Amino acid sequence: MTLRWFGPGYDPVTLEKIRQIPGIFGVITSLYGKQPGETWEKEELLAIKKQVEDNGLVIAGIESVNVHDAIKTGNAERDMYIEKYINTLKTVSQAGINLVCYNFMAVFDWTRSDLAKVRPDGAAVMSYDHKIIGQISPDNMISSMFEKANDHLLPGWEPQRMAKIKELFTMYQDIDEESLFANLEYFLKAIMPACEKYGIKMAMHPDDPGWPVFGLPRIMKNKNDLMRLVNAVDNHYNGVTLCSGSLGTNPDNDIPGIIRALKGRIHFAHIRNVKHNGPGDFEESAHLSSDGSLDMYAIMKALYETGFGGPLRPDHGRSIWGEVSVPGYGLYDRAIGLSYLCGLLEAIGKNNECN
Ligand code: DNO
Repeated sequence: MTLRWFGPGYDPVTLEKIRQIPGIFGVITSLYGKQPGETWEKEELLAIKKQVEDNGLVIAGIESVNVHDAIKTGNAERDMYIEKYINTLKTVSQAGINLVCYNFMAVFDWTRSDLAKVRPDGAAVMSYDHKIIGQISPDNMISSMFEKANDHLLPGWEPQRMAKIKELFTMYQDIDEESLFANLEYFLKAIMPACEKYGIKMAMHPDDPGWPVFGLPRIMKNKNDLMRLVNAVDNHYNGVTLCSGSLGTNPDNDIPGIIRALKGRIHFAHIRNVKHNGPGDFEESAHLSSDGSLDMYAIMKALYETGFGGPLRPDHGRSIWGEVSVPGYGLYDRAIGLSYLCGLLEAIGKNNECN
């Protein structure tokens, strides 16, 4: 059981607090201020590792090493950036870490229309309504995301990249699902020897939400896409981050079924609930099954029964009790979510022993 922690200077949630969550084992972190393609120094990573270990925790994985747009679009600079990516994988392994979460989303990482939708009980949650996204420009969406970010960096929303949004859209103008997938396959084939050598498991994060936004291609939306990923490069080190919240944006996605189909290739799990309000319209509820649309018991049971043994973290939480944090990443609701997931696991495990 782990919690995402953005590191010193970026996260108001401290390691001292995280270590007091019952059942916690480690954190998932990153060199958060790095731009895609920027060099990771071993000393920088070792310094964070020491800080984590001094607090009785371990670094259970890196989320994310972001993939440069040159690799995603397959332009002339991609081999140079793949070389840099491989160097980062080497640095990660030198710090004794063997898991890297990444995504292959065009232009935008996760997308929301509101970072702080107030629910009737006063909790604020992140939400998405495709009707709203359809009426605004990418620029409007970026400024509304930054306005509600509580002065924190948003994961995957590097301001330097977002400042060049028009150039980014131009870079991707000829990229469709097939070419994006071909570029992904090229990237994976190029890094797999390094992953094997350094013992790094790659864990692809699904698209969030699981459909195209602003006409950009999306290739990791559902079971077919994830199966295509693991089959295209059939290597154990090419795996998946099972994100129930991202896959759960689409009510047609049978998440326990996806977990069973990906048995052995899920290296990391992000577990949270979502509440569907209508087609293309959802909000991030509390983790409890009863608060959202997903069956959290069935999801945890599928992970248990398929022998999933990697790090698992509660994902985005609601903003409650006046906490101000990186949106979705406050301490309180994620700690509640983590305890709930521990409870489900204990019950599933003991029930299994009895049968
Ligand atoms: C958002 C996160 C994503 C995720 C990346 C993985 O809260 O789930 O930013 O970390 O897509 O590369």
